[in-house]
Amino acid sequence: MGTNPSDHQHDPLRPHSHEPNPEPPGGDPTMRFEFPTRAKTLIAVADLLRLSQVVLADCFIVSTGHGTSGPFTFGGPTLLSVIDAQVDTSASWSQVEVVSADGFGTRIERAELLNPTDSRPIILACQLNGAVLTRQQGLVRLIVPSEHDDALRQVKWIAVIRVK
Ligand SMILES: Nc1nc2c(c(=O)[nH]1)N[C@H]1C(S)=C(S)[C@@H](COP(=O)(O)O)O[C@H]1N2
Ligand SMILES: [Mo]
Repeated sequence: MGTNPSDHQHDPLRPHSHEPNPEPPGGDPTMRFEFPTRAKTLIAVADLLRLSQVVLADCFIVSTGHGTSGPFTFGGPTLLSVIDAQVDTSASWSQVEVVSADGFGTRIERAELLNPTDSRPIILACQLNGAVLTRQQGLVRLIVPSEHDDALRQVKWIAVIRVK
């Protein structure tokens, strides 16, 4: 663990610097979905918009370095519904890694998706206040309503969803 930016390249799931990346990573917002027993698939924003949209009002992004921003109303499918659309419901898996294009990530236990600690579900936000998220705002962004401390689970620019 450390604050060296190169740590991100080694393991995006290790603790991060609390400094948010000021500049979004480049281009293509298409995400890669990985499951051990089958070929990788791609998920686009349009695919997320086709799933049932959950709207979470009064979300705050709490930054240790930059104060709190919000309230925001984020919208998008639950992460669980995205996984269920890809993987047979009888498939066995226990956790999912969500990793960004700039090497930032978090790991979520299946139990957290089934029973969120906050009673509000974890979503893959593709909308903010009713409009599609811009690249500056994170494009596709993980919203973990139970995390109120340092935004380290609020992953922007999601590039890989890796179910294990
Ligand atoms: N991909 C990615 N997501 C990230 C970060 C980052 O650097 N890269 N920084 C995190 C941190 S530390 C904070 S405080 C918030 C900042 O979100 P905001 O830019 O919407 O305020 O994003 C979180 N998600
Ligand atoms: Mo942060």
